[in-house]
Amino acid sequence: MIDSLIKNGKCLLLAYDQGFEHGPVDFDDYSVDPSHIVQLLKDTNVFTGIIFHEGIVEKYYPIDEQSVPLIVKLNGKTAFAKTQEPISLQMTSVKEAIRIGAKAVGYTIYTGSEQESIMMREFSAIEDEAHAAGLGVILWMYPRGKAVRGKENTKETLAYAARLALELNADMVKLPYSGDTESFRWVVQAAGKTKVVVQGGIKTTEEDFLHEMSDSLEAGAIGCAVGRNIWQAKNPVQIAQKLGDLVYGTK
Ligand code: FBP
Repeated sequence: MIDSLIKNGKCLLLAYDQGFEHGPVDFDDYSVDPSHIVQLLKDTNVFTGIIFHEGIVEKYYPIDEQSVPLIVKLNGKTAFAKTQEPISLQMTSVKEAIRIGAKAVGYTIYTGSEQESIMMREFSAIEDEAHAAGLGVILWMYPRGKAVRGKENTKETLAYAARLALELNADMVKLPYSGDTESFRWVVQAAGKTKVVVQGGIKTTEEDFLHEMSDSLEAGAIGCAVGRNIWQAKNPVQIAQKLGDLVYGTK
């Protein structure tokens, strides 16, 4: 159920699938060790969900009653796969995600890629199976490929991606930010009852990061799904708390 990832109408997901997508290039001595990320979840108590691939869950994240709800990322591609028209295919089954304790599953579609229909069809079957089993379903909608080159983060492209997430029956869609509240408001509207969370993106200054997150919340996103701006920070606990205050409106 997607509701288990939402607290007081808000959602704050910690993403740690970058080791797959980018390789260890994003990591330092601290962030390379998944047990530090598990500890960060315990030390902060602000995250409503954690995004891992299957291997990290099996080896570092035994689920118990106290665990932050788990989202298992089902597909992925590596940084070696530099095709002009990207594709990311399923590696982990819904059954396996359930077995290791997932409350929701995640899947990336590169909208605009010539390969998008393959991902949409694969996602569609996943969505049916996951919903039938009572899991939440989250789509990462990332415009990529020559049809959208140079306009990946425009209002029109992102609104289309958001709408597709609704049409495909995702409970939640994770999107890059369009850059301003007015355009992102339209993106959120296009997603209808599919809830929008904004992607964190590459590491930037704390001020810029929090500013962008705040603007996307103002535009109607229910929260964010972030990785690098948290665990690449000098003090990950502190920035996570600040982000929590922002998302839950406690400060
Ligand atoms: P970040 O907050 O670190 O950007 O994480 C969000 C995320 O969607 C991850 O889940 C994923 O691994 C990564 O971004 C993909 O980044 P990209 O495809 O832009 O290289």
